[in-house]
Amino acid sequence: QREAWKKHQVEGFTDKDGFEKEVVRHVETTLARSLFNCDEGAAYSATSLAFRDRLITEWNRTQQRQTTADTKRVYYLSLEFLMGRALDNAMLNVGLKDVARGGIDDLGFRIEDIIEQEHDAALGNGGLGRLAACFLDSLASLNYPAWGYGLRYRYGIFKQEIINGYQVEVPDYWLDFNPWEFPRHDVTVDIQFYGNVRKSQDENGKTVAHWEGGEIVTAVAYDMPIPGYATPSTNNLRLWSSKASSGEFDFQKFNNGDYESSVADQQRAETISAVLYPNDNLDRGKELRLKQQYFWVAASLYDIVRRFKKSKRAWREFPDQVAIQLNDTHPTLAVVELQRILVDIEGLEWDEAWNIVTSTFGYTNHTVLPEALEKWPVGLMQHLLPRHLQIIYDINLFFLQTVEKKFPNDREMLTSVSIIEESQPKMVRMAYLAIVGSHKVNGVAELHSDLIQTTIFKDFVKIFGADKFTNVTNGITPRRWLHQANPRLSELIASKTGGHEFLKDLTQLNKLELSIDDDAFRKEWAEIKYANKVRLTKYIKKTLDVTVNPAALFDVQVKRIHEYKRQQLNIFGVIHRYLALKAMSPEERKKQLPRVSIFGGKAAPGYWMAKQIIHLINNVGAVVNKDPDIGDLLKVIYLEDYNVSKAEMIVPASDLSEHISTAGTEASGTSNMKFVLNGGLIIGTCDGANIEITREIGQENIFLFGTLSEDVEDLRHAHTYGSHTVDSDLNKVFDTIQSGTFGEPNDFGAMVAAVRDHGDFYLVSDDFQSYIDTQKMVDTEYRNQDEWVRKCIRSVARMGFFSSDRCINEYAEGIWNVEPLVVK
Ligand code: DL6
Repeated sequence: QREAWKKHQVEGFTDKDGFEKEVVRHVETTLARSLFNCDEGAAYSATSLAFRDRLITEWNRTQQRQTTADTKRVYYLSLEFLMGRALDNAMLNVGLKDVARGGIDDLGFRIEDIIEQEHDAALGNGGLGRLAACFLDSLASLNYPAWGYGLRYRYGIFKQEIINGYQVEVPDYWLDFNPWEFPRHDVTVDIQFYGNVRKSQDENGKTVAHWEGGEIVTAVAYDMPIPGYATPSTNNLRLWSSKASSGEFDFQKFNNGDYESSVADQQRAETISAVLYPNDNLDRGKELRLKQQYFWVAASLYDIVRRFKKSKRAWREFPDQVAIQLNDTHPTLAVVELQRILVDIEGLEWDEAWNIVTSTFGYTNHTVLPEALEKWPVGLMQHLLPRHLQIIYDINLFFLQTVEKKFPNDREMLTSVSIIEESQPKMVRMAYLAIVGSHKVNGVAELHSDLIQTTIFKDFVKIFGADKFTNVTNGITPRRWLHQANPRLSELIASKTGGHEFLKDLTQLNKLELSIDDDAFRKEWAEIKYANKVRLTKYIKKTLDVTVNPAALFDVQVKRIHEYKRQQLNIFGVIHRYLALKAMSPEERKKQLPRVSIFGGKAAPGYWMAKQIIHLINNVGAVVNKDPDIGDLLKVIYLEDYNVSKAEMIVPASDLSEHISTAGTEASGTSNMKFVLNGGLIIGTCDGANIEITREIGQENIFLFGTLSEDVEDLRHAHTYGSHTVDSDLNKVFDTIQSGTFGEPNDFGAMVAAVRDHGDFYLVSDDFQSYIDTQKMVDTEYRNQDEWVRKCIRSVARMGFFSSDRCINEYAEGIWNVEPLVVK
């Protein structure tokens, strides 16, 4: 049997001929088409299927190797995986893009057109979801045995349309045909909700809890292979989809002839994984969201525990085999679920189980914004997950008892750290539960990790000690964000650093500094940037019918729209520039540097102020872009539906990008890293990872401005209780808005009032002048193109630290205690 198996083992193609054969086979059999009706869409599908088949053979080998080695695995639990497109990434990671290019060419297509056919897998809002995707790439590339677990949303983040200057949300149905996933109809888990808890005594007199009744929904696994770069290691992303249970509940209804209600049950079950909640840094407690969270963590833990049990090890060895990372608080119920499995189902004593649980989990915090910290009403938890609420109360009780021992009679301390907030209604504080249930808690940039320890979690530092808290500064994968997004720059770098090694060890970029005086090198560098700008220029023309000058300075701010990220500061600055240009004589204007201000990003559908910001930007664009006095000197562009694949085009085309959050509000940011890695400079505040970027690349290569985080609270206090004045330049901007120059003034009244009259929480007025002055410096420095290019090269050369590989190695060593396992 073994011999026969071996003889027929699928090897996967390695050359052009083999690739073409696979594509034709898939067109003719899987897709049931022929040469005559194979369009670009079919060619994309067949190419993807050919690569998917190849990946799955390596996936099988990787999994077999991990099982036989019986090694410790990492499980990354994230409610969001913002993957973007898979085909280009797969071709590059397995090193067969040139083979595919040749094959596709022979078959009558262009590889670039085929790649464009793919719909983004947009299963995330932004920050933490894209980070999770970079982490999966690094985990596989570094040969770590790791699985991602998430939800297979039928609708990812909505598609944004801009209509008359306003954001309009359209559903994003991305699953029509997804060649990258393997449905595992045999891997299902029944998940229970609602019901009640009965307690009984076992034969030894021990109390045992039984969670009974309620509703069952089935989780079905869908697997996506994750190829490592230049390694056969292929990990798995398992996404759960919900469907009605085929168990006794439905059968009863069928037997009673109650067809309608059983169909309704089915629809209700499928709703669980139907849609991604579109909030970023904002918590909106909806029952369905809590259902999603439990559904996903319960299915994932069932899977993890099943895999562990196969090894027949003792329970105490669980943390030696399993490390689970909580990506933000969304998966925190996993802490409770594991405790439930160990105590209620496996019969372990509470303390033994709790030891296992807390040694298994790590928790990453991604925000200090109070409005983003998750809390769930106790009543809702009681209704949906009655047994879990009991366990949460017990966890809290035992925790508070240890606090009481350490800080006797300190009632304030007990109230402040209690997992249950004594509010009306009572709430379960998920971040506190995550801290208590994990052995390590990390922030995502140095400033952020300091802030969580000195502000929102300071009492926990007193209780657990500083060792439990750590920092892992975020990183990005250079494979997608340089090699794939900017192939010409990647090749140029390879030619100067001795090949593509830098893609595995990003610190090798430092060799670029040796070539900085090489004129031909700098010339080619500048040409590549220009070509990337031309590409974006064409896209702008095609989609918005606006002509922009590729020689102008491209100033880009693309990210979620949020008051703390301060797109309003940017657009106020643009209006200020416009007014200054208008006030100049034609001669003076001729001396000015042309600039294109490019914006992009989605606003949460319920976030009114963010939507007003989008509206203002578009209205300013509508006026400025048509003003004959201004011409090329200023253009304002809003790029619709910003997503991962658009970022891959926009980031390489930027000269300057904006990372201008109010100090202390942006946990890290990762687009700042992407822009610098692609040879753009940044203007930014002393916030998040900007601080470490400055330290690495040198402050002469970055345009920093604005308030420091330690001064923020004093300024806010002064705005509220002292006198708050707005300088004349900003007042002129407000007056222009209110004069109706950019449309109905009432539309923007609240935005102006937030700064002028209502305390200016985000410190726009405090930072406006230094922002304008710094932008003037940018203009001056950009004129000296040779020095500008040198700054860009120097910055790229010093970006080695910001690879997600470094980041994953830090997690592996400091938090997970896992080793790589090479697959031959
Ligand atoms: O850590 C990844 C990313 C950071 O770079 C951003 O600074 C931060 O805003 C973002 N946070 C979130 C939190 N969302 N929620 N809820 O995505 O994380």
